Amino acid sequence: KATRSNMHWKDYHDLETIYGFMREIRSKFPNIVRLYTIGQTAEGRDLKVLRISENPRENKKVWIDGGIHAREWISPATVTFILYQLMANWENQPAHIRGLTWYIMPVMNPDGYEYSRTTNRLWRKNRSASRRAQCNGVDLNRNFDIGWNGYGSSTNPCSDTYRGSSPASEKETKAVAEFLAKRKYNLEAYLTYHSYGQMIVYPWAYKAVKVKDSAVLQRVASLAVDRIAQKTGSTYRAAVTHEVLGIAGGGSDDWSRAALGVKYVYTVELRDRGAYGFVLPPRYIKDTALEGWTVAETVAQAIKTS
Ligand code: ING
Ligand code: ZN
Repeated sequence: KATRSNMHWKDYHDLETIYGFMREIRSKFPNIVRLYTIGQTAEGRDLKVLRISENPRENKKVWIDGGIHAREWISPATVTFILYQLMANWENQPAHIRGLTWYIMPVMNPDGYEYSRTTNRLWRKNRSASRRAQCNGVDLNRNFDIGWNGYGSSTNPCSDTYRGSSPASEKETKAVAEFLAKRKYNLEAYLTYHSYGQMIVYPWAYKAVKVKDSAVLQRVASLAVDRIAQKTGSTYRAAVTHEVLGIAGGGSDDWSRAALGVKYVYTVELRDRGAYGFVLPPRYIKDTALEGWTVAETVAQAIKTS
């Protein structure tokens, strides 16, 4: 067992339980795990990232985040499960997994996550102050510095897709962008987990154009889709973001490709397809998280062979 913590995947957890789980992993594997606090939120909560690596200087790097959007609870649940999958069995992981440096941020939007747990279950944005309290918050997935001034986001602070006052105006966005910009050498994958829709999508989102290597991204995503179907029976779809979700600027995935040149950039839309939507009952967490892990495994394998 990787840890003796009170973490499990039978239910959703508050931020402190998730951070406790991250601290426990660090103390259990002090030689290969580092815990970074990369910044603070508007409400003063820490932004935390774990690094797992046997060779930080040489390894290719993978970034995984969850919880950009507050109400998508299955996302932090999945990213913590990925962490567990990695560490529970680290010694026996195949070389293409052990040979990577993994950066894992289960909750990019801690203020929003806690607000969604305590006050408004369907809250999406962060919690930075606005003139009107009911219009607080910026959509962090519209706040990155790519196509920021374009389609698919709002200039109205009361909107759920408010883009913010300027690119990377938000502390969460800025902390992640600065952390990654310093580590862009060898950064091979950027995986960001959302819900819902059961899709694996790749750039671009901010314009109706495919990336030059879209055939490779489609092939790897399709492989993950096939493996998910085998493992849990769920039907996912692999596609270009703008074709299935419409054009939207300011996304973290597009930014990682445009600003850092990351190759394997995917937004994973986890379960379901609308029956429960964001309020996915806890009994679905385990299988959904396994689907998210399958995507990460498939991408790790693709990095090895590319
Ligand atoms: N979906 C994403 C959203 O931010 C997306 C889809 C991805 C848009 C990348 C733009 C860029 O709307 C969810 N469920 O949040
Ligand atoms: Zn989302």
